[in-house]
Amino acid sequence: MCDTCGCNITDGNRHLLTPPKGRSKLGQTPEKILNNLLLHNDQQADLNRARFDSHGVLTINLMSSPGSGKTALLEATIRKLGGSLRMAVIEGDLETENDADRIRALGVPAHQITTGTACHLDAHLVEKALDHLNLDDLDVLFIENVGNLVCPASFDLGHHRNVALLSVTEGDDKPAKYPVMFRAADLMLISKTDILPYLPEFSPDKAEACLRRLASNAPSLRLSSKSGEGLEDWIGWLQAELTRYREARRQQQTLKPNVQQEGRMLHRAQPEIRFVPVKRTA
Ligand SMILES: Nc1nc2c(ncn2[C@@H]2O[C@H](COP(=O)(O)OP(=O)(O)O)[C@@H](O)[C@H]2O)c(=O)[nH]1
Ligand SMILES: [Mg+2]
Repeated sequence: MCDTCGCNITDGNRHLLTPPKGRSKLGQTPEKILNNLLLHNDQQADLNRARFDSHGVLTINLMSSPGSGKTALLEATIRKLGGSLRMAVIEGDLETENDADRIRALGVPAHQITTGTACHLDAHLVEKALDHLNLDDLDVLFIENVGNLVCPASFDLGHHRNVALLSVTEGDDKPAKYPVMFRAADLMLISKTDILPYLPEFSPDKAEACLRRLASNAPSLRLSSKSGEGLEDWIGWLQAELTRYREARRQQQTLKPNVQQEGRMLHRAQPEIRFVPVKRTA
């Protein structure tokens, strides 16, 4: 997958690769640099986290398939908490400012990252986006990752918690089919429950059982941003995490998200494939 499509090179980390005759700025071959990109990503992620921590900003990474309701959830959250919590959003999509516009329309600062072709955000892209936000003014920063159930789970952005959405139109076996994403979740949200009556084949219990079979003990909540059902539980989780985060900061500590080692392995460049000549038999 990502080891062959080159998706781990983004506008954020492209400066780590340099073309002349296959040599990089670090004096290594592009393949070696590809292998090091995750290491560079982790170093940048730690710097980002230290920056969030110095401002006491709890940072949450929202991940899911395109269209599962990430932006709608953020809109509903802002409507509920806009008066009591200072929030901002970094949006990630391949193209358009649409989602950032939706957030700004509610009076909350938002910065849109357009990745062009990259199917996930990385720590360097987030660092650049931070130039557009004032962390002094915030309690919580949401990062809406690019819609994709694979790659985003493997990149630490410097955030504190991963939230994975699964909408009821996607099928209840998705945690089994995309284990890297769902194992990385600190919270799973089953979204769009208002349309469950039209989708009797979707069983929230089965989706949660699939999550448990991944040996995950992350909580799972069911909600609808449209009808508002279940939003209280999500808000409760968010406030509990903010309390936990502030307590950690008081003790000079931080929170780290669940970032999957197995996904990171899959994002590494593989050694060149060598073709062995086949001996012809008469
Ligand atoms: N019925 C229903 N539709 C929803 C809900 N949340 C989002 N949607 C719709 O699903 C579509 C995609 O939502 P969006 O928030 O843009 O998804 P994102 O790509 O994950 O950010 C939009 O047409 C939303 O109106 C929900 O709770 N119930
Ligand atoms: Mg969106």
